[in-house]
Amino acid sequence: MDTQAIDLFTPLMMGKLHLKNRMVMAPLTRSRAEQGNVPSSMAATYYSSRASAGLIITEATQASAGGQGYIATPGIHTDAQVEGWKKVTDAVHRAGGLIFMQLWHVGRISHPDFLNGALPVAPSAIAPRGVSTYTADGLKPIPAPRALETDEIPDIIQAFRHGAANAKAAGFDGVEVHGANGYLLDQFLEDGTNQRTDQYGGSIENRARLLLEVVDAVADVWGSDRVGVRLSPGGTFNDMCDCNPQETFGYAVRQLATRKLAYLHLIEPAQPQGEHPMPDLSARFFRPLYPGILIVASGYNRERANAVLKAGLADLVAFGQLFLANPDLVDRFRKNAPLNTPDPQTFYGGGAQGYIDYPTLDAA
Ligand code: 8OZ
Repeated sequence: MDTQAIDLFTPLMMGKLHLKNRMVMAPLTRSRAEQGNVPSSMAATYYSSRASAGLIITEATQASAGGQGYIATPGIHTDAQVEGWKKVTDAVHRAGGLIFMQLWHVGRISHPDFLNGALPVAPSAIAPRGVSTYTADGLKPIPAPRALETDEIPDIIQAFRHGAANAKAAGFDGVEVHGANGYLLDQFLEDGTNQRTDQYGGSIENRARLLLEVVDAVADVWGSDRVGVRLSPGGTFNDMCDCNPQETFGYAVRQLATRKLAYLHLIEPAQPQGEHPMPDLSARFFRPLYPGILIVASGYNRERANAVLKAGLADLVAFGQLFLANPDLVDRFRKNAPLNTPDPQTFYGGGAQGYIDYPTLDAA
């Protein structure tokens, strides 16, 4: 296809899935899960009213109870959670949408309050500096985690495999492995959080091993063409750093490229400010390394999204806050209509307000 002609409204085949446009609803933590970390009874309405997106990616969802680190995040490890998610996938499909589940393990970004008193687990016993989490008793600082033993790592991979199988049972169209934003898989990948001396630490090959083993296990359940991976090269959220991010993430991306996945989803870092230029970790750097479908995310608006598609630097663009506040974002972008303003007060927790009451253009 002539890339000059591609914009947000150009359909795309992702393996056997037909995406009706290039607009992806980014994964968004909303902390509204109910008793037993079952998705909110309002989640079917919330997601299905955004089914005009080419693809919806769910909020991060713990693949195992041990993978939780925030209050009221949903899981996909119990039968009740699978039943809860079925209502969501049914509603999205009835509305003509496609939906992938984001599978998550927070690693060190947790607290004993979520883990029956146990310490969070991580590649190494390094606490995130300046990071707290909301528990049932309010905001608490995150303690230093416990380093996973080598012989515990198969259980982590198994947790992702189990979550992937449950996501299939719940009727999703595919799954996204959360390898971004300083959670467990990112903690293994980046050298600021990984000081291991076994086969999961040291060299870049070793640090990428868990991510790739998890992706392979999940692909074993789903087929690789139904599996996406999200990475955040150069991201500093959750006190992350890597000394050689182009090498580290370049290796991971090249390895993922050999696996013929549904897509690679990159959160591009904020543009470097001031005197210390950062290495380029935008889609411009990764595009030549990844011939498959590339999603970019990082505060894109309509103009910048169309420009990145037109330049051939990405195939899809994910929108977070804009989809949160505009269920009919696709329609609004088509008409170049004004947008609702997202309200940060209602991003996390609470009820219907700020969740299922943002008006569409028609309703407004
Ligand atoms: C915001 C609040 C809690 C979690 C991520 C899953 O950053 C998250 C998250 C975001 O990927």
